[in-house]
Amino acid sequence: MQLILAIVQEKDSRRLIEALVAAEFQATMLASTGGFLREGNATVLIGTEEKKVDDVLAVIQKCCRVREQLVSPLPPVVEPVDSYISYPVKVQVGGAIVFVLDVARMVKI
Ligand code: 2BA
Repeated sequence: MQLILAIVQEKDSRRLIEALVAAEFQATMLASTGGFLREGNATVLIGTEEKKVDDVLAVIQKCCRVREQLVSPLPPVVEPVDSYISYPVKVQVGGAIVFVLDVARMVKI
């Protein structure tokens, strides 16, 4: 058994869960926060057989889009805040960051 851990944008999370359930995959969604943007995203856990991993990845690819976001960098700690001018920079977020892990054992109690 494999555990797919997908970090997706909040905007895509509902569509992804609906598509996974429609394709008869079991999924759990956790609210999470990106370390860089400090914005809400969603972490979706999907446990499935090894032979179905690519099917899950195809569903994720279909539902999750790449988006660009503007970020204002924080001022450096050493500079006085009033002398610092920050220019927003563009970062590309998503479609999804996916980890596929081996599961030693799954128990339903
Ligand atoms: P965040 O950490 O909020 O990052 C959002 C986007 O900001 C990233 O998109 C990336 O394009 C950019 N970014 C992140 N760190 C950066 C840095 N030090 N300098 C410049 N740009 C930076 P994605 O790569 O698509 O990642 C989306 C979210 O997936 C991340 O949100 C984070 O929650 C998660 N993630 C990405 N890589 C990860 C990893 N190796 N381990 C754990 N979580 C990860």
